[in-house]
Order: sequence, then C-alpha cells, then structure tokens
Amino acid sequence: MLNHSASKSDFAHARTVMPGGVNSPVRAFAKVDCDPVFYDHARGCRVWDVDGNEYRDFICSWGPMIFGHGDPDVMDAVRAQLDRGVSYGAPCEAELRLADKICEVVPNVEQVRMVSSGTEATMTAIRLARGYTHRDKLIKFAGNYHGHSDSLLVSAGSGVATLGIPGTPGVTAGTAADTLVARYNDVDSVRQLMRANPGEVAAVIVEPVSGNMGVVPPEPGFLQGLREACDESGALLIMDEVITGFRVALGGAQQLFGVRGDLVTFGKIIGAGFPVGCIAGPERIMESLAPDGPVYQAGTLSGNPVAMEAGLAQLTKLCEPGVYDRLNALGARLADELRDAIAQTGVHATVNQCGSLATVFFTDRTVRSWDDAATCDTKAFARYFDTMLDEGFLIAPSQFEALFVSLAHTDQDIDAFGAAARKALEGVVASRADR
Ligand code: KE4
Repeated sequence: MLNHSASKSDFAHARTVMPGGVNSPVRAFAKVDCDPVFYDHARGCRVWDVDGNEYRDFICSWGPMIFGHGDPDVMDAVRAQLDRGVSYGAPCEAELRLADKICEVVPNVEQVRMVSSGTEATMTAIRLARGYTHRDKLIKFAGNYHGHSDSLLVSAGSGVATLGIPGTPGVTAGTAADTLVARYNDVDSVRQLMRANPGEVAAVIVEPVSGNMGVVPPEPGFLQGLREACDESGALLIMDEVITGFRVALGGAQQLFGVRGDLVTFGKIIGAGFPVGCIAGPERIMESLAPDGPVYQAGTLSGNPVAMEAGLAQLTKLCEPGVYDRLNALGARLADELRDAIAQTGVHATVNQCGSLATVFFTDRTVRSWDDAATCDTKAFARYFDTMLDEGFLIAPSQFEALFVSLAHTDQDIDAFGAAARKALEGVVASRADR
C-alpha cells in the first residue's frame, strides 16, 4: 500500500474550507474506497502526489493534456505571453489566431465565440439555439453530461451519475420540463419526442462519442439519424465535442463520422490546460450572438491571451502529420491490454474504446446506452480502481468516465498498464469469490 498520509491530512483540511474538500465533485473519490490524492507536480504522462508517490496519469486533467503535462511548446507559448500581460478584457491577436485555426481545421465552422469552460460553451449553445429557432424544448440523452447549467443537469452523466444524484435539486420544474430525455444510440426515441412536441424542439444536444457514462461510441447510423431528424423537424443539432474535439480526429467527431452539427462546442484540449470553452458554427447562426444579434453572452476572461496562446500552440502541434495515428494506436493497444486482462482473469467486464478514449464496464452487457451502463457493478470498479492506484496508475475515480491516453504515453506505459490491470481484475474476481 502506498503512503497517503499527506494527502489524507490535506483532504481533512480541505473539507473544512471547501464543500466535499474539492472544487469539482468527481475529484472527491466519493465512489471508490480511498481518499483523493493531492497532486504536487506533473510532467509528461507522470504525476507525483504530496506524499512523493509517482503515478502514470490516464486522467490527463480529464482530457486537455493530450501531449502530457508541461509540453515544451505549450509552455514556451505561455511564458512568452506572461510578460506581455495575463488578462486584457479587450480584443487581442491571440484570440484571432486561435479562432482562425479552429475555423481552418473544424468542418462546418465559420465563426467561434470563446468562453471559459465547457459548461459555458454548451449553456451558450442552448441559449443560441433557442434564440435562433424561437423554440424552447431541448432533447438530450440519458447519461450524457454537458456541464452543470440548469437545462443540462437532467439525467446527466459524469459526476451526477457517479454520485447517483436523483432529479435536479436547485433546477426549477419549468426549466427541467423543457429538457426532454432520449436514449443514446436510439434515433427513434428522439423522433418520438419530436412527434410529441411538434414545432417545439429547439435543439438536440449529443456527445458524438459519449465519455460521461463511460465511453460509448455512436452505432452506425445514429449520428446521421439525428442529423436527418433535426433537418426534418427544424431543430438544431448541437455536437458537444468538449471531449471529442481535437481528440478523436483533428476535425473532431464531425470529421471522424462525417456528420455535420449546426453548432459545435469545445473545451479541454483547445485550452491546453487553461480555462477555455468555445461555441462554433456557421455565420448564419453565430451572428445571432450579441453584439451583432440579440442572444446575449459575455465573459470577463473570454479570449484570455495566455489561454489562447496555450491552446494555439497545442492545436498547431496536433496539425503535425501522424499525430492521430500515434495517439489512436496507443488507445487501441490500451483497449487490447484491457481485453486480454479480462480474458485471462475471467472477470465479468467489457471494454468500449474510440481512439484514445476507453472504459472498462463491469457488466455482462454490451454497453450502448445509459440503460446498459447503469447495470455496472460499481463496487467491482472501486476494487479495480484501488488496485490500479496502488500500482501507480491514475484513472478516473468513477465507472462513468473515460480513460484518456496522451502522446506522452509510450508503449512501455501501455504494457505496464496492462500488467497492473491484470492484477486489479484478479483482485476483483477474488473479492467476488469472497462474497
Ligand atoms: P467543464 O465546464 O467541466 O469545462 O465542461 C463541461 C463538459 C461539457 N461537455 C462534456 C462532453 C464534458 O465531458 C464536460 C466535462 N467533463 C467532465 C469529465 N467527464 C469534467 C470533469 C469534472 O466535472 O470535474
């Protein structure tokens, strides 16, 4: 067992001054059998905690660190900006250059609006869709998580699913009533809601590859079916690419699956670890945003020059040839290692993977929607997590999240992950045998 005494002390202190001791619930390790580790520093694919324990990092700050921690090109861009000013609250060329880059590499995008988080991006996209269509209803998918704005907390994934929070405390009944919930990978469930609410649906918002019920890829025809249903009904299709953007392909899921969103939201990778979110789309829709249009949205730190320079440095590196071949190969190897470990140990589990995203689901089912993910044995996951942590691997502390592979990981890191996973899954089998 690793020594976590300093983390435990920090966590006890943190709980006296922060709700749950954290600034984001999923970090609290609430559904695994140990206290959170406090990070001291990180470099490449490795993290060291305040007790001096070293880990290989497969959380990667929940996706942004696609080149690992402390990438020299990103750091050089940040350092160069620091002495020029860290916040202006005024237009600057850094935001212009990042906007140009996103419009250059992302399909179906002519304009972008920068914000400071993925939540702000999806919240704005919903407001923009409602203002543009003059409709109120929104369709989302059970198990999808799009940040914590009121409309989107209904049947949400990620930390809401992890903590098993019933309903939407703090969200008004009227707001919740305007959010309709469909089943992922089931276009008919969307069409039924559209038929029941004719002319009222402003938008369908979807994670084009789910990451927040665990990784659930779209089945063939699902995303295209949403496109067609939206075209027929007059609703906008919002592709929430906060996770998938610049991860599953340079052009994101729109490029990978060849399906056009009317609006696309980004976060995580485009900030390279700094707080950035983005709404993007064609000018005919985006021009409805203030100051040109009537749909208001604003932000003190939107377009922050340091964050813009960091994001631009990262996206520029992602444009280099072979980057996604290498990243996806690492992701495929990780999934293969996990499948081998399942086969060798006989544990009841299955693996979903898309590019450099993967999840081990502790269920006998094929996981294609929240209904399937919800059958998982979360105690088995907790046992797996605890062993992986003790073996020096940081993975998301929830069954309903993703493993993130970075370009700082090597084949040796993936081999080591596989060996640790075999040990962890043996422990799960042994613990079930003890029941
Ligand atoms: P943020 O507001 O956390 O930057 O982004 C919200 C968001 C929007 N859309 C998708 C598809 C997302 O995955 C997220 C946030 N992802 C979670 C992890 N599943 C962030 C981690 C956390 O909540 O601490």
